[in-house]
Amino acid sequence: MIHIHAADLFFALLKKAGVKRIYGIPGDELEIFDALAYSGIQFITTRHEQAAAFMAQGEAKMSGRIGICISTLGPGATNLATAIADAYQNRVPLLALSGQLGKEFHKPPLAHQFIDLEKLFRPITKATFSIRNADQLEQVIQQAIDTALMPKPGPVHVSLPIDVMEEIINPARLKNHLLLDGRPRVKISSQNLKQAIRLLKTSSYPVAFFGEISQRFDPAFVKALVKAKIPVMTSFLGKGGFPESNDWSLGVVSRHVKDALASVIERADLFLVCGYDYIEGVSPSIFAGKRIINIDIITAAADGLLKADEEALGDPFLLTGRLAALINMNTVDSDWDVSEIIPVRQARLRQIIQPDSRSAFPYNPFRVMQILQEVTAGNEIIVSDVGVHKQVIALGYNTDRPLGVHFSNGLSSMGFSLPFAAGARFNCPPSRTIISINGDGGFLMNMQDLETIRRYNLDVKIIVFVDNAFGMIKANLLQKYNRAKFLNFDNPEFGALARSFGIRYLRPGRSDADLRHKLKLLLHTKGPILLPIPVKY
Ligand SMILES: Cc1ncc(C[n+]2csc(CCOP(=O)(O)OP(=O)(O)O)c2C)c(N)n1
Ligand SMILES: [Mg+2]
Repeated sequence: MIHIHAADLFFALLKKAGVKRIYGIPGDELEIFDALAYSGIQFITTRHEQAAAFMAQGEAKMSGRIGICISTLGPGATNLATAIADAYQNRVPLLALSGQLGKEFHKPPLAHQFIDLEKLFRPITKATFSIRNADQLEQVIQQAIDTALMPKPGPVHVSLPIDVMEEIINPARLKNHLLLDGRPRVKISSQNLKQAIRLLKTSSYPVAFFGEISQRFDPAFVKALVKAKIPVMTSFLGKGGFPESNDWSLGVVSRHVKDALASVIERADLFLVCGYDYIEGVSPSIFAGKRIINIDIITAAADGLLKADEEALGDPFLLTGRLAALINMNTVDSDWDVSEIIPVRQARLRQIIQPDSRSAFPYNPFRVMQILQEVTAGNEIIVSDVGVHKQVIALGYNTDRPLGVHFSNGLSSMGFSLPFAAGARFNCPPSRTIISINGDGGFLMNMQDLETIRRYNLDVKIIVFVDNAFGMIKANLLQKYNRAKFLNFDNPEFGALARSFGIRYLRPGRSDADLRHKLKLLLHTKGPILLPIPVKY
């Protein structure tokens, strides 16, 4: 009879359930990593555990499945932590796994590399588990997966103690099944939908707010809103849920930017709030004094921030499909005129692109995004890092596609973009161009995974906005105190850096014409490529 260990069963069940790849770095839990290596699941060896968890986020977002990352105990697990906390605040479903010492070491005196991983991950995950004996394996893992996927989605951490994973088990358990999508469906209430539409009909100046769930809306809902003349603003995580080149798009609401959007918010008499999430930093006060229809997966009462007059809950795609039909059937029609909405977007753009900086060098970052917009075809996936450039991408670049632009906008963790883009790349057809846009601060936080990108020849276009500074903190300090210190730094020679990783490199010029040319080259060169762009914020 063949002997199988709990570790073999574990990965065999994940494989059978449809898991395609796991990102991470192995450790001395040899049983676990040997079982993984020969499980048939692709193991993407990264150069930092943080990058592995960001890659798993990229995979989860683009594939709609749960992302999986794995680390060793102790230092590997602490390295995972930032990106796990980031997934927690970005609402991305992950299964984060770490090896662990056997049970005999879980008590004092403190053993080599031992950290209580359940405690470490508790505040930054939806739940933490440890598999205490091999009999529990299927049940614990199923519970972990279900918890991660349940709204609001997020990461779950599971410790895999080596003594448990080495247990010899009955091979008949290979016949068991894990479900990768065991989430319960919320039943949609027709009554609530009808009441919501009734209220919407009484509004003269309704405005819609799209949060992260809008990435999974039925396109018919977007069409219905346009027909009903309802302008739409999105959060960062909702960017692309409504096509931004549409005349009824108000663009992204930023908690940092007070601008022309205020006039629309003031005139609104009702907000159709579709997936508001406090974690994004938009104050619920923007809805104050308005009637509210809440569209979401879980009730607004869960956190008590929105006082909804009406509420309809359910799976985002199904719910918005039903809403679209009702909006059309009831010929909802607002009193807004599109001539009131278009100038708002134009005014917002004028606020951020000063006409006199159009051909400046170092480049005006908004101008860079404008030129990028001109040379892209519309099928790009842009992944932003965190800094001034994040605001620039949110406000200065339009996407018409759900999941067309990605941000970390919960934890807002620098170093997010490059590995997230790599994880997204594994899950997108080659026809989609993936562009990772970084500040020079954040880029150097995870650039070690350029090696992973090279090793898998991942076609990721990499832009770095070079201002030789932690630009956002500098800008904020200058604004508040009119002075700023200790925020400038030097950069490596980017050409030499790219070469040393075996990645192509484009040398930036000084004119708009050159920038346009380089951006075109960037888009049309196959394989990973780096373009640093000197900018002045
Ligand atoms: C991991 C992490 N450390 C620190 C911060 C705080 N922070 C936010 S923006 C920023 C500056 C980012 O600099 P850079 O990447 O060069 O982007 P820029 O603002 O210059 O566009 C810092 C330090 C953060 N969000 N995440
Ligand atoms: Mg910078």
